[in-house]
Amino acid sequence: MINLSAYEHDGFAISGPIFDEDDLTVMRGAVDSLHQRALSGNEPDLSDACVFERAQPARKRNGRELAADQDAVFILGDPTRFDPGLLKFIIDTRLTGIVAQALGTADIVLHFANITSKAPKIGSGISWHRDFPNKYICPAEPEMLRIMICLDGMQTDNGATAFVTGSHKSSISANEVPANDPCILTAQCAPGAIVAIHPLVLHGGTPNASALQRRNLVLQWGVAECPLMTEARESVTGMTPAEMAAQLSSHQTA
Ligand SMILES: O=C(O)CCC(=O)C(=O)O
Repeated sequence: MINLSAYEHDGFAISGPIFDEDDLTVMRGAVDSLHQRALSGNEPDLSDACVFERAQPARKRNGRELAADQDAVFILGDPTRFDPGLLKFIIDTRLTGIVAQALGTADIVLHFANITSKAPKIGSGISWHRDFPNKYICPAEPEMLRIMICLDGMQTDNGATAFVTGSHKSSISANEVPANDPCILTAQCAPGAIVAIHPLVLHGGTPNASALQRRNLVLQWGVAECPLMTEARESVTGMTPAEMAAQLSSHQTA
């Protein structure tokens, strides 16, 4: 569960770790293997679902250029299409319970999943933005939220997600946030913790200049009855936890 009053007051909330070391070992292994497959270029569909660090401008890394042989996956889209085993964690009832708590209903569907990583030393920063509305997969109303499963935990050093607290209730725009705004807070959390992001809160984050990993599984969930205004782009778009459980079990018995 999350602290709902913090979510409503600040625009984000952090749970204690819900996944243990065994779960984290499985998830980190799955992520590393997906990253290696994507970087190998042997699976064009998987590589096409990725945004690579090499495609990011140096200004997103505080001006640092990549060496000729350096690259990493920044965002890997639709991860369960390429590794259905990850569905087990997405439908974990402790996680879906947090989603139901924040959305005020258990009638929820997944919109999309991705793995957002800020690789050690070369992981890019993320500019201030709100998740609603968005051009990728967006419901008609802000009846949605993003949930991050933080596989490595987050600290200021490894590019923790930063929030402009309270901005979900104001009209401040992304390019008006002063660098020293006292409302800016970073979501520091333990490995296995969950961060719930209000659809209207401004958030972003610094690059990862540290030697530490920072891998997050990001999920956008919505209220089932709220229609999508955009194309259903991913293999899981519109699926309920029960439908994903059925998909996981057919994968496990195949
Ligand atoms: O990975 C992060 O730090 C933030 C992800 C994010 O901003 C988003 O999914 O909207």
